[in-house]
Amino acid sequence: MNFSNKLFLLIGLLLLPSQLYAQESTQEAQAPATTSVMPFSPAPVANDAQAVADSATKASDGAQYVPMDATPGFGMPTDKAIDFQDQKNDLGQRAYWINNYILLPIITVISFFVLGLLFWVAIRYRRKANPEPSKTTHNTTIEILWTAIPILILLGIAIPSIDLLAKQFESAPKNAVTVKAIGYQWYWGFNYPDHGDFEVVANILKEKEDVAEGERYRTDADGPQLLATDNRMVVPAGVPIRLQTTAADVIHSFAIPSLWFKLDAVPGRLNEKALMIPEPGVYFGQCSELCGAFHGYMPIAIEALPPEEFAVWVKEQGGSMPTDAVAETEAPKPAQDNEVAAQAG
Ligand SMILES: [Cu+2]
Repeated sequence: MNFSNKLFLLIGLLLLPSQLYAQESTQEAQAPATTSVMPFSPAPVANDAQAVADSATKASDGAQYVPMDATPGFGMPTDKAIDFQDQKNDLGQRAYWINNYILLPIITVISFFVLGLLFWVAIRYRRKANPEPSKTTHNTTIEILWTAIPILILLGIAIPSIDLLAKQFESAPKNAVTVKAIGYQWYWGFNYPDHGDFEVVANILKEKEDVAEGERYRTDADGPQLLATDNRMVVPAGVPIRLQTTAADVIHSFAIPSLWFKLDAVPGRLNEKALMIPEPGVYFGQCSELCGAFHGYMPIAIEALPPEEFAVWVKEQGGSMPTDAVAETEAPKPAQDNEVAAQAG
């Protein structure tokens, strides 16, 4: 077995623990069930099915929007996990791959190498074993090696990571759906400029024991404790999204770990980044910039729907699909032509 084979074997062994945890996730571990009173009060919302039914009847074509149930373990943190959340788009999977197959092995090998050197000098060159220390001050070969090898390692890291960085900031395509997320102390607003410019306000859902009689509280269908919101940022799945962030008061940060997305929301500035959600589902995140007393109580829930269902939701919000506007402006034309034709006839 030559040296490089041994090195690969070592890397493989060192990677084993990370593979075992590959399906787990970390970032925001759920708070213990004892978390009690929410110190501020989002507007009370009726908890009954009536509200859903009422809004459903508004949809003109009979199709109705029903909020999607959160799937346990999907797009959310899981208990006792220490790794990234399962990555749901290409960018996240790419980043996760770089973490597991480039960064982690290099970090591990370097750490053990340095630890080994420390043990070696401490034991082999201790006063008892080495009473007459060498007076050597220079060794050209070693000096070249300890300069050249770190340069090669850094290059090996830089190439894939700069490539990932560039991919992360590729602009959304022209036909992307624009959503503007606005951070407030302490909740989120979602504005839909392409769909009639309406805004949805999303507040954290309190636990059953923390609400007054008749007020809406969180259920497991809404999502995990501290991550579920009364309204969600609803978007079409499989369609590129141009997500813009800004804030009304202080700096917030819009972050969804399972979609590899994090972008600061800064007052007076409009940040923008493309977001891709291939699969329908509910994805959870949190404000990730310390923004005041209740920073921990402004979660984000994204609901990605098949495009037809997204259109139904938009109608129920009083908005319109961009295709509606096109249809309206184009519709009178043939009618006028017909009238002219009728008059001429
Ligand atoms: Cu915030």
